[in-house]
Amino acid sequence: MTETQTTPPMPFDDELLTRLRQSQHLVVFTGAGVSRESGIPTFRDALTGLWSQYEPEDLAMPDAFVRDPSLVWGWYEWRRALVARCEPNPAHLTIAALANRVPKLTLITQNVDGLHARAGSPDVLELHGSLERPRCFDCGTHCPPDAPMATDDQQRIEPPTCVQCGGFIRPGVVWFGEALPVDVWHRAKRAAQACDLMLSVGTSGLVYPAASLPKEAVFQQIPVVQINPEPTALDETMWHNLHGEAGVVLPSLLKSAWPDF
Ligand code: BJW
Ligand code: ZN
Repeated sequence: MTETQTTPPMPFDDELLTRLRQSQHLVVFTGAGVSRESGIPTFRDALTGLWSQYEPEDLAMPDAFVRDPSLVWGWYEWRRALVARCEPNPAHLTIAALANRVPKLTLITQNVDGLHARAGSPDVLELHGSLERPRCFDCGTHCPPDAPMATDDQQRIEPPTCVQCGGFIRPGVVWFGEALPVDVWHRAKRAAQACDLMLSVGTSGLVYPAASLPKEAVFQQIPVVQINPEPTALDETMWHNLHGEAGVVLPSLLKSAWPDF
């Protein structure tokens, strides 16, 4: 089932282009790789990834926040400041424009950086929350985000406190061991089961339950096309693996499907 294409040059498979043009409900499922060309590190890159200096369990778990709130809050403020300096790249922009070419597009992202929305994509299903929706760790009250206050060196910063209960404010993201937002998850799962084509872009496919979405589509015999410069845990189950950077492959793919794109 798996077919591999190397880019560039990119003469894409005719059946793939036809499926894309005829799609009535396309799902685009994205991960950190889609924001890499905007200058935001991925998580698992050994040298430059967000976790290259820390273990994930030191930063992306509730226990880590309880143990050292200032370390965790400072790390997220550093990331928020980085994201504020970055712009959507051709991958985000192409996905936003694609919504005008197909009758229905559901965009599901694991990213918390908000770059899809900034590129013009409406109704993004954010499986892992958002850097811009902080809330109280204790009572859940939402707290409007301030401008990010971090410097470049990922210093510790004491989190603000909740106006309701005095608890620490935490980032509005989904950490390991936490449930995904229920409504978002159900909508994503339904789309993965009901679409007629899925593009899985820039994710290692290692984190569950998000990584079950492309597998769910494959289980329903829906073709899934992966775009990633590196092999991933999902390679074997894909209909096509397009090896290359999202900001290069996606515009090229869509230009091949619609020459006026
Ligand atoms: C490019 C590119 C370019 C580079 N173009 N591509 C089943 C089996 C085993 C374990 C589990 C399981 N089910 C659940 C678990 C546990 C756990 C889990 O999955 N662990 C695994 C590590 C094994 N999952 C959870 O804990 C989840 N919760 C849960 O299951 O709750 C159960 C529950 C139910 C009911 C009540 C209570 C609990 C929650 C998972 C939350 C994940 N959160 C994070 C952090 C978010 C906040 C933050 O940003 O800090 O989400 S972890 C991190 O990984 C982040 C990402 O969204 C996520 C996925 O990473 P992603 O996007 O794939 O990035 P990378 O870095 O891994 O890959 C980047 C890719 O891009 C690479 O492939 C590159 O090659 C590629 N690339 N340049 C295209 N230019
Ligand atoms: Zn509170």
